[in-house]
Amino acid sequence: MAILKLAVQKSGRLSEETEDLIRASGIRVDRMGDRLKAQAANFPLEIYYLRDDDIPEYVENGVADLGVVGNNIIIEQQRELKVLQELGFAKCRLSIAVPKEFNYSGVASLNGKSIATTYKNSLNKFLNLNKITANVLSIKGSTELAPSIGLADAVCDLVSSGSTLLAHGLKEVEVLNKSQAVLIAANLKAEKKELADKLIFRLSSVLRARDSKYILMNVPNNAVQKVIKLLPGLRSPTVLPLAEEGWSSVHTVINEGDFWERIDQLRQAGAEGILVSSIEKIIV
Ligand code: PRT
Ligand code: ZN
Repeated sequence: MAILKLAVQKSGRLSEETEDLIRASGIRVDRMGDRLKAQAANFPLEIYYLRDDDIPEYVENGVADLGVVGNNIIIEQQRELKVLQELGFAKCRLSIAVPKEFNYSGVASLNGKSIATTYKNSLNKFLNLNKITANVLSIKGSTELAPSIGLADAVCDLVSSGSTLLAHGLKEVEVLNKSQAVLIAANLKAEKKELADKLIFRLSSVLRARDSKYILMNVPNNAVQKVIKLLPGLRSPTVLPLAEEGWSSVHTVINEGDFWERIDQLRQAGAEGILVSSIEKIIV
């Protein structure tokens, strides 16, 4: 029987959330100690633990069928891989930053400057696109130190909260691209594709649930129509009579993103006793 091989980061920023997502999808993996390979107990899945930079190559040459990496690595390595699913974590952006006293007036300010980065392909592409001639210094790590030690005028690095830049007296001036963890594949044979689809079905039901909240509230009957208009719901909200005459209980699923705004509108429309809870999975 076919077994799906998934390459994930061994240890780093992607590891914990990848593991959580697999677990939340109902797949049990007992990783023994520091082993490089583990097998799932209840799904035909084998997991390889690798350095994130190596994952695209392993997927491209078929050693692994699927991989979880930051999209930034796929862009940087310029590989022809398919993104099967965005996973919603490890969100960051690749940006150019300069010392805060640098008089930056647009991308032309980078002409003739030196820029330190571990993302030289992405940076060169951006500079070419903007017709900027700069000296790109390829370094291995701790990019943010480059300006203060006189190595470069600017840096091009990943940013998430921005606190690393701030701590090193740098300001973000250009965003080259945005990234998050993604599930990648090359060309899958039919039976692997079928397994991959099953895995994606599970992952996406968990991801959808993470973006949503289940809410229920009490609404006077004369306000029910107004409240329903404010609520999307998977199909439409559920309305049940309360034991107390003249009142209904309205249930639905709403998006985490516009949650607070929706709650305010619902209260104004007459909803009371609003209960909110997380959802484990949404199967559509
Ligand atoms: O050992 P291995 O090669 O597997 O790991 P690694 O050290 O190369 O990668 P790792 O674990 O640091 O990052 C893995 C992936 O996480 C990256 O490829 C990105 O897709 C994603 N990611 C998300 C980030 C960040 N956010 C991030 N903030 N990767 C790195 N950073 C670094 C950034 O380089 C900078 O030094 O964090 C610092 C900035 O963070 P803020 O929050 O201060 O802005
Ligand atoms: Zn790496």
